[in-house]
Amino acid sequence: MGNDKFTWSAVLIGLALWATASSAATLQIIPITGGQAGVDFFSPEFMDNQPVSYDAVTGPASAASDGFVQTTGQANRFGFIDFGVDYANVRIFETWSRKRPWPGAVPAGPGYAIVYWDDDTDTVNDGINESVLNFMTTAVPNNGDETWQRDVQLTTATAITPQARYLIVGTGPTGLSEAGKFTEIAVVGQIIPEPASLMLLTVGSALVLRRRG
Ligand SMILES: [Ca+2]
Ligand SMILES: [Ca+2]
Ligand SMILES: [Ca+2]
Repeated sequence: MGNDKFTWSAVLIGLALWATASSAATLQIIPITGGQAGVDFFSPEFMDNQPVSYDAVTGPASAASDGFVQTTGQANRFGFIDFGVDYANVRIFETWSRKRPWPGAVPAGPGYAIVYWDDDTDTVNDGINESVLNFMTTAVPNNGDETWQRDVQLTTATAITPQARYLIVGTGPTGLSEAGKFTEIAVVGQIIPEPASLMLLTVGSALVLRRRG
């Protein structure tokens, strides 16, 4: 029994140290994929050229350019953003949109008219509305630079946890006027580790299984 106690103490201390180290994580690009939701055309170009790194000062950095392919802006079109099966471990701090160098300047706008979380990618909102996160909302000048524009910036206290696997975005009945200026979206945040209690449960189950064997 004495040895068992010692072993469990060591496991708990190890988990505590691991959790402490992980909680100091800095912001990163959240890996996401996306495409058309529903039956009407919506180009996957809105996120086919995701940034490869993130810097707290300069923002996302992209390796390649697709500055000629704008985001879908036609009315009543839907896209999905897939946060993956482990969506609940994501904390969203920032959303970004990349503008292309032409044509013309655009004023700040509302972004997507429809944004909600859902566990499927049809265009029926039987999920949870998202009122904070959006894309393509910033005013951008007409210049030759292809740059990332930050749409939303949150803190540790206000960071958003995905409420389902998919974030559905819709252009609404009047379309998305800012779309003609943008080629890509990105999400920045943290991916938190599994709760220590779950890890302990896993370790405990493994020990039980081993003993039975
Ligand atoms: Ca793109
Ligand atoms: Ca659903
Ligand atoms: Ca649905």
